[in-house]
Amino acid sequence: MAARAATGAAGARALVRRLKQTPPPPGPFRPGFWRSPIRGPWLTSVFGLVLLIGIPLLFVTGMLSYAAYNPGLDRINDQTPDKGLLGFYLFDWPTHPYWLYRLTQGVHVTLGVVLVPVLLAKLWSVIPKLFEWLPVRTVAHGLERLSLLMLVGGVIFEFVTGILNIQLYYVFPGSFYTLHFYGAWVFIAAFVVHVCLRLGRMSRALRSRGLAAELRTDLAHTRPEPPDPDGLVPQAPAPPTMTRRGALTMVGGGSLLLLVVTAGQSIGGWARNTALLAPHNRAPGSGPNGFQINKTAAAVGVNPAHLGPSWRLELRGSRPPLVFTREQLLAMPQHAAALPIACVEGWSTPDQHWSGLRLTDLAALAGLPDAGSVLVESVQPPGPYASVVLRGNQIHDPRSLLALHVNGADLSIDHGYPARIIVPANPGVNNTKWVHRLTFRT
Ligand SMILES: Nc1nc2c(c(=O)[nH]1)N[C@H]1C(S)=C(S)[C@@H](COP(=O)(O)O)O[C@H]1N2
Ligand SMILES: [Mo]
Repeated sequence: MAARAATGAAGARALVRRLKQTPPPPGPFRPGFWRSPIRGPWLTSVFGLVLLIGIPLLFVTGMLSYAAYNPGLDRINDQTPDKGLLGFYLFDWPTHPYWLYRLTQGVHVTLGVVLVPVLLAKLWSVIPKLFEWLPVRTVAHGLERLSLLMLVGGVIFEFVTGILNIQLYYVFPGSFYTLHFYGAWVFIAAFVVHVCLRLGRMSRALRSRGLAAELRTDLAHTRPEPPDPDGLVPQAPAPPTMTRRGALTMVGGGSLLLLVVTAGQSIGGWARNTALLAPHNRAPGSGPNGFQINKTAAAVGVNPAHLGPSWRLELRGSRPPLVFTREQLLAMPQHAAALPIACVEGWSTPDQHWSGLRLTDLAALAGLPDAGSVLVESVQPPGPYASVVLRGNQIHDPRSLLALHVNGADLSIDHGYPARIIVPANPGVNNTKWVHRLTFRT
């Protein structure tokens, strides 16, 4: 037995030795294949530094985005109920400041888009590493390669799923939220390992050349960096066709362009006209209901007959259910609040002037003035976004409304007529439209 294992191990060692002696296959695995004279640790580290700042911000705003749904409150709010320990950080999402989600989600989406050129440039700059030969040499080397696979695979997966989602291409095999959430954890784990392993090398590389001097260097004076142990600097550099300044300008300009064509959707006003990449940039119409609509009533299968004179609001709590017509609701004291709609897709509206009934007053009417949560149900056929559970702090904020009016007019059908939820700092998706039942709970 032992003898056979020993010969087996010796055989494996001999095989590895032989493999190490075989030359790499032709093409990208050959060191001579990659010839850009500006590729090297300094350029890689400049892009790396930008990502080192940007990615943690993307991760944190992404995790906040998940917390904002109050997934721990009720299963119907939760897109990833099997997350286990990954939900350790969840907290009660606040209602102050009222623009909180508009900011965090606007930053998440805009930053994600703006970092795309930097990410592509970073991947380009390290591409010889991805074609290392042999792919796996030792166990330690194998583990390092696996972490790189998780890093590169993870980052591409997160950017692709995120961008498809904001462009409204729902092509995912499964829920976008689940994929993007689990993908984020896989990626961030690999990112932390990568940063720990490379931070020293990165800061040395950054100190090896001055940015200001590099920005003054023209093509005639563009030289390769000294050879590096990672093999980023080409062994047989081609003559330069672009300066490092040119590469940085191209990437920075690309990011700036993406910023201009994206950020407008989260800023609103005239800036929305520059948001060419944003699907919800399309003219929202004019008048009091002239602001962005996510899904129209028709698009989600709301039956218009359920929104007419037969519509009732049902209030449940500690008493037998109460039922109100819209006229009866309008005869009750009305309250106003100026609040935005801010969607997970990154777009948001400026503050709109809503009026209607305070959720806290409705809780009292239902016999539960200290209600700890409320199940909101719409007339929409059961499915995603047809219902939601809101938390006590959201019910009792005086700006939280069951809105009947917006900007002085009746809600339009597509903005949720006869009644919709509007709660400060709430993700758009939890501001349910076409509400017909509120069930308050202790
Ligand atoms: N019943 C119901 N309410 C809903 C939705 C929905 O699909 N069904 N979409 C939500 C989403 S994702 C957003 S961003 C907001 C958008 O509100 P608006 O269309 O009035 O701007 O409504 C929310 N309310
Ligand atoms: Mo949304």
